[in-house]
Amino acid sequence: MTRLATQQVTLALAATLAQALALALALALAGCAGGGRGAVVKYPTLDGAKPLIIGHRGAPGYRPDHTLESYRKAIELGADFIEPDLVATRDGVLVARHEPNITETTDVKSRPEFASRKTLKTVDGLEQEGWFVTDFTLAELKTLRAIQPFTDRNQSFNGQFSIPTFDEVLDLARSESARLGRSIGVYPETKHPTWHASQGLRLEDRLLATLARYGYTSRTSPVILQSFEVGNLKYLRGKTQLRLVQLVDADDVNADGSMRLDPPFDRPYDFTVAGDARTFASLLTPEGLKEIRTYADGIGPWKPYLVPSRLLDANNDGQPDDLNGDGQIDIRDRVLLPASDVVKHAHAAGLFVHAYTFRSEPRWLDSDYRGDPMAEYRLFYSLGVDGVFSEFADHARAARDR
Ligand SMILES: [Ca+2]
Repeated sequence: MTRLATQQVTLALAATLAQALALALALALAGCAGGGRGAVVKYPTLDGAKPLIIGHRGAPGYRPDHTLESYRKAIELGADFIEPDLVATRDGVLVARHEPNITETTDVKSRPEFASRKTLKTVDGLEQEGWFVTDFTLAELKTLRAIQPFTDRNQSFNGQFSIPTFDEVLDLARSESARLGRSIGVYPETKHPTWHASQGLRLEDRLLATLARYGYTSRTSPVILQSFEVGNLKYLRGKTQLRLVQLVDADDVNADGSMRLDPPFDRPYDFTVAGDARTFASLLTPEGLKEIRTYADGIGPWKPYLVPSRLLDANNDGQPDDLNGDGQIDIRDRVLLPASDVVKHAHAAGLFVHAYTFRSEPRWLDSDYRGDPMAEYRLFYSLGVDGVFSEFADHARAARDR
């Protein structure tokens, strides 16, 4: 990397951090101007309200993901919403799992009675081996127990908690809202809707029927629906007033900070099936955002779309620099680039922005944050994000409210 380029990166970085500092100052002044007590702090969000803390998969930093215990922990730690990913059982019941493939998130592979269920399936163009929810009835699934899939997280709860149905998640949110006297929202994601339909297990009508039983049908209901696909969100828009969110993914981030868009992760899978050439990145252009506004209320972009980061190559040897000298190249060796205009353009289009995924372990943090997850939250709040999908709701909340 040339010295000029290094200077540019340094300046850009300073600009990004200066934005965060300016916001902190503005918030402090807002507090003073209001005379302290009762002062209303305005956030740079779409509606000026505090950003939402969304308990991504519950609180998987502390409990195995997508269990009632994980959701309960997220609520205890201050989450405004809990976030179940929804997949369907063989008998058509919506349950909470990150993927149809449950090999790594349950103890299924240690269950001799289900050994013969191990199989190959192609999900969104990728062949996977393992055990799949769609091959189990709810009664069978209820005999399994959850496992913490991140080996660097607490393993002591493995084998204790069962897989909850969507009804059980809604019941928990409702009872905890009443107990705590604050609204706990539910933020379900329809997982692989095109694939589920191909299995004869369409998710959308099941989802809406369940929500209608709880009276959740309007814009003001404590429910937000999300999907990476477009077709199912448009279908849902035609059937419900509930808030909808277009998730925006990518394959990876390139060394220079640009987004890597390799098939099949380059676009919503229903676009791939339909031969639609638009990519995830094209959804985030001003034109793409206006189109999203015709069927959704917000976007859920992967964080690097908002704040990219790049690897350095100071001696120009074609090899990325191991900034922290630990012998491997990963996120910790990346330096932040200036924030993109995605939040600004989304807000201009009338869309709120909920960014994912915030994880507190140092291995998930760019070098600029120096291992401090609070620094990352503060930067994103300063950009005006309206919510964060966090696996450590306590950290997200502390950074917001402190
Ligand atoms: Ca390193």
